[in-house]
Amino acid sequence: MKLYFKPGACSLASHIVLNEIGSSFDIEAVDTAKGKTASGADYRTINPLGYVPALEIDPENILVEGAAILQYLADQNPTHALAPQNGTLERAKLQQYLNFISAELHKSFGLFFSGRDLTASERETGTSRVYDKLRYFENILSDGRTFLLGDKFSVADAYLFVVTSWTGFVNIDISGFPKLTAFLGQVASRPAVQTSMKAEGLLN
Ligand SMILES: N[C@@H](CCC(=O)N[C@@H](CS)C(=O)NCC(=O)O)C(=O)O
Repeated sequence: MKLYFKPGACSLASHIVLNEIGSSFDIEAVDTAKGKTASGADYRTINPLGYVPALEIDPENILVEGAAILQYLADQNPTHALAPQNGTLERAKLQQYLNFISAELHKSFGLFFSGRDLTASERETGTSRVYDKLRYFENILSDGRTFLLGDKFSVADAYLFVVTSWTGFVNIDISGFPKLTAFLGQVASRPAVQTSMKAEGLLN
């Protein structure tokens, strides 16, 4: 099994989950701008959409879309209990969170990764959009739960951790979100997160 990734990108969530599971896997970095993998392959032959993550299960089966990869990994490794059982209300809640992270929170960072300098007004509007999405999670965590589904870490926490961490890269101050800040610290301390971030060159 091989994960195609870009350091610190949303693919880090799949990387964390692979390390949470602890089975053997390979990783290969992708230069998405050039469309090349670290070994020089044309990345479009692996994922025609050009973005990460992509999980090569075997040469004939390459899974894309982070939310699908995360749930596939959880379902294939049920002893790690990284997702509630399919068909349950709890599983639907996990999917609710994964979908919100992907379609709402993740997308709200698009402007900041556009590769151009933002005007003050664009930055203000963009920050306000990110805040609107973060507030949804701040409210969920405000009942005292440690993770999105309660006391148990799930694949949605890996994804929320990665995307919320981008606020640090784009200089968005999240000190007004104390529950989310505590959540980031909690998830960052997990060995699987440390291992993944080191492997991606994000930590020493
Ligand atoms: N819908 C996709 C979106 C994946 C995505 O946005 N990937 C970004 C990194 S987070 C990417 O590879 N962008 C291309 C680039 O950065 O050049 C998913 O959820 O997996």
